[in-house]
Amino acid sequence: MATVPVRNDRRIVLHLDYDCFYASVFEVEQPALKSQPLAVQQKQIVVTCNYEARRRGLFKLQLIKDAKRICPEVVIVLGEDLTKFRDASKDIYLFIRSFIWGGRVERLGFDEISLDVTEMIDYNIGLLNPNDLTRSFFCLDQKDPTVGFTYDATSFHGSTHPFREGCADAPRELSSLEMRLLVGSHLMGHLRSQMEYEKGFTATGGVHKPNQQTTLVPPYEPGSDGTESNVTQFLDNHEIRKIPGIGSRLAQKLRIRVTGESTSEKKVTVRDIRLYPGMGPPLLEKTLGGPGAAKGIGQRIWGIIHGVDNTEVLEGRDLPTQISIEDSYGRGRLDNVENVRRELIVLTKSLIRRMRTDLLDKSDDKGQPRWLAHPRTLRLSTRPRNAPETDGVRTYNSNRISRSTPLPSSIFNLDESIDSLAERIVRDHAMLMFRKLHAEKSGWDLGLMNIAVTNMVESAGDQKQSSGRDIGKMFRQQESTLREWTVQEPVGQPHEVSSDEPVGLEETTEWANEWEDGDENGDGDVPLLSVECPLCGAAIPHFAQQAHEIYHASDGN
Ligand code: DCP
Ligand code: MG
Ligand code: MG
Repeated sequence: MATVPVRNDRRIVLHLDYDCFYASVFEVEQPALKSQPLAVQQKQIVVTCNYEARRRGLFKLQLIKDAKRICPEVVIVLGEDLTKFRDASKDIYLFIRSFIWGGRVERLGFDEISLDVTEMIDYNIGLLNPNDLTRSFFCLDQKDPTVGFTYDATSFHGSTHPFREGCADAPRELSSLEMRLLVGSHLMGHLRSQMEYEKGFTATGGVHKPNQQTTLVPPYEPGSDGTESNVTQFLDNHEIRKIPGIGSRLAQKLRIRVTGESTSEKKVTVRDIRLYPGMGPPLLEKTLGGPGAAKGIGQRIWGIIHGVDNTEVLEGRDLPTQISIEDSYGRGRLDNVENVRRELIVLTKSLIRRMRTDLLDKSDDKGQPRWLAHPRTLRLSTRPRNAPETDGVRTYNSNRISRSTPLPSSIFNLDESIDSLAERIVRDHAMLMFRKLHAEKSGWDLGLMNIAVTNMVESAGDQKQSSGRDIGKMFRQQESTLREWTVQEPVGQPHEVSSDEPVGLEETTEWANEWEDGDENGDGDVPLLSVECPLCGAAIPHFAQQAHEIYHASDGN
């Protein structure tokens, strides 16, 4: 049998998912809603609902009409404008991050964060008094030993899986993984209660929602007597689609592999995959790999189904890597150029509004607001519908096609109104890209359009320009060398529209290293584009450009 990847047990990473996030944003605004069954509507769907509504039988991604039938007294609020969810998400993220040493706090979407707290745990393990663990103090600030909270280090905060009593009578080795997890569970408890007290939002740590936390305790390896590890025992009965990191496309490929059917809706569990004859990283690579798939996907998924994920938690950025706005369209709504142009203007207005919110520094109220970053590329993506097959059935096409062009600098002009900017950008740029994607005047019918600004280049801070050369500007002047290119996404398994497709007008602000689960690789597949450094001639990929600029600026090269 293939070996299990080695877990990095030195690390302690906490994971938080906020409870019924969009619904909570409304509850924090209007606390009276807390006692009511509350559903958030986008298009004809309940995108989420509070736990009072869930108690009455409502659930996420249910049709509004079903929700009203099951619970006529449901309070429905519109959630198509994502602004307040984004703002709340950022606010909570900055709040949580302020506690964490080293800043390795990463947002995964709007309502999930991972925190690498290894350093804080190591330090606090060192503070434990083995003779009196019941009155321990967790120090939150190395510079001020009075900042922190007291806790009982003989038992876990929250629940454990499997269930475990406190261990006053069974002392643990202080440096053991289990003890480090125990200390971590208290930090998790503290962060969750601070978040609820200061911000009004509850969150779940690990599994078992809402407002709870669970630590999956060791042993993480199988016993010498053949007993299963706690990880395997916990994961094995889960349907593979439920595992974070396995999106609907990957899950579908795995189901087909294991059931031997060309299409399969059968429930396939982690155990089914793990014990499938010959299963291991090579077979997973063969099943899931291919053009467009992440490199080493076999190894990665093999790790994930064994509970091993050594992906680094990245330091959060204050600026997104790209901003994109998209909408989906019913059949026949986008089958002529005039409608396309009109919808593009709607999307582009949102895009400019979003840029002005996320990328402008308005803190300097003396002068003009300053752009903190300049995206370099404008990208248009569409998802055409498949033509009906001979039997009249229309399969779902999940592939997007896209075109990019240098972003016109006029978009940064703050004196011009958003409306007039959007019209001009659509006329002079977006429509040209559109014609290249869809040369035919008709005969297509688009299910989705997305407009995005990408290749974000942070503006050099004033202090970084000590050499007197604005290398960022020199790079920008090379935009003319940025040629257009087309990306045809890899052909995936066609599948029916699944309920986990995003609904509503979707605005995505991507932060570095968004979780990629093979579903959303529409945005991750743009090939890396290199630019020649105007100073040393090296070919620098976009993501490395800023580091390269700093390199030149610092040593005077
Ligand atoms: N969301 C969405 N479209 C989806 C899935 C989610 O718009 N297909 C939004 C609504 C959710 C938010 O993202 O509030 C977070 O997603 P979660 O899956 O974490 O769901 P909730 O936080 O709402 O509920 P839970 O308490 O189950 O985490
Ligand atoms: Mg959530
Ligand atoms: Mg979530």
